Amino acid sequence: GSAATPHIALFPSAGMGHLVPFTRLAVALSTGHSCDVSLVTALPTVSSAESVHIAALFAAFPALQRLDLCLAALEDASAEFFRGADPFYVRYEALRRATPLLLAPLLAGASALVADIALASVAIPVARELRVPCYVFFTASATMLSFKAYFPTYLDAHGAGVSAIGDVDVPGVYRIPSSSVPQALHDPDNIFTGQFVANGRALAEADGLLVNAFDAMEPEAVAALRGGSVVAGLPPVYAVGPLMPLNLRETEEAAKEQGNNYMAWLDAQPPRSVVYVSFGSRKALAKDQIRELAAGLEACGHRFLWVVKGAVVDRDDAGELVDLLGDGFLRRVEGRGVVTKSWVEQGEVLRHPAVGLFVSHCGWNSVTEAAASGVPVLAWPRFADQRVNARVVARSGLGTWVERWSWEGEEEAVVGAEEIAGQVVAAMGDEAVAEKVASVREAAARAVADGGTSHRSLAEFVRRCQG
Ligand code: BUP
Repeated sequence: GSAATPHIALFPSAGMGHLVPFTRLAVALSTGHSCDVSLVTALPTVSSAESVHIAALFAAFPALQRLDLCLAALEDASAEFFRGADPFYVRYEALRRATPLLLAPLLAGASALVADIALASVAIPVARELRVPCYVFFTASATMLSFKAYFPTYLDAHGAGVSAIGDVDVPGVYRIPSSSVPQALHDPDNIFTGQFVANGRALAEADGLLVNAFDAMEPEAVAALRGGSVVAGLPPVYAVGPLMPLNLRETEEAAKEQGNNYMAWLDAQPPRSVVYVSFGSRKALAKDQIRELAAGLEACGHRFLWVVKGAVVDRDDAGELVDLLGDGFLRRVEGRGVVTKSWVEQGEVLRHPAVGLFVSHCGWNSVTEAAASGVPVLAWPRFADQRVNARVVARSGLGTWVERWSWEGEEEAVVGAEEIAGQVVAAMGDEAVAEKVASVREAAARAVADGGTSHRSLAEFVRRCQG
């Protein structure tokens, strides 16, 4: 690109939790800040949700350039090597091994690279060699970014290969209790742990860090990252969130074709009457937990829209809803509850006036979408960074977190139907939370409006890419 129009190459890793914010960033840079933007698409994708999203994105935004990266051969080798590991972590590993071999040709003509956090430590050296500035996009919370940046220091102080991770007191932010540390990090041999620590150490080598967060929601973390108290020597931190959901009609149309017209159903419900339930794209709840949740939603008496996931990777999810949910449930809740196994446009759902509560696993994208649309969250974190995010939800006033509820890998006490119903009823009637949520939504809107903190951060990043 010319000096006036930077050409920014974006390199996401795997899974919708990473692809979604990358595509939002791509569109914000392309349509909002007049950049030339290309997006690396690693093929084959792990999930079919990713394929559908990629196709819909390039159809809707033809100005975006697509850079296919063929991984087939490496992918088989790593799947073999890491048999039984989380397929998304295996894909991170395949991408990390492919990056030194395959990334350089894709950067021809790029004025900057924005690499996914999962690829940071391998992408930065490639970009440096090519003299292309390298920024890292952190797709989770600013609080989690501070934890990640500090974690290598914690390990160094406590001895390498620590298997008992205690509470981690992130300087300038707050103490992350041991029980909120992502499960994988308690195991030094987990493939995710090696990647996490390498990427954490690499942050200081980047030209800048972008994060899908905004100053007002996580004031401690944003200030501590910028002020140098987390670790010294971090590059500039651009808090650019909440990045706005794209209205990809194609995926909604696809749902309609499968007979799932949830938008029409939402249109027919009274304001703030529906509980939206989703645990994200990454994990399935255990079968007996799914049944208790079903019974809890039935017992709570409210309307609900529930996205059920029966398998880790959607392509493997062949089971029928009736098998998962038990006889009679779907008939008993007919009209009051909509249950689907297919993808919904969650950004649209949360913006719908009928939605009054979000029972959420607190994947960070989900949290940002709830904040942007002012929907209170009943947090039920299950895995990875989700407890850290649930703490952000509770602190910021976006919702409530029942801390005793189960966490994957712990003594998996199934949370009972009555307990779930009680918390849903309490959250639906919580006026104090509703007021705080409205102020979080206003703060989010201010951040991304012209002159707001996130808008200025993104503009500043683009200016640096021109230089
Ligand atoms: Br499921 C589902 N529709 O049906 P998170 C998810 N989403 O639009 P995760 C839909 O996928 P990580 C569906 O709006 C969000 O943007 C949702 O990301 C969207 O959680 C994204 O919320 C999911 O961050 O990923 O999938 O657990 O673990 O990477 O946070």
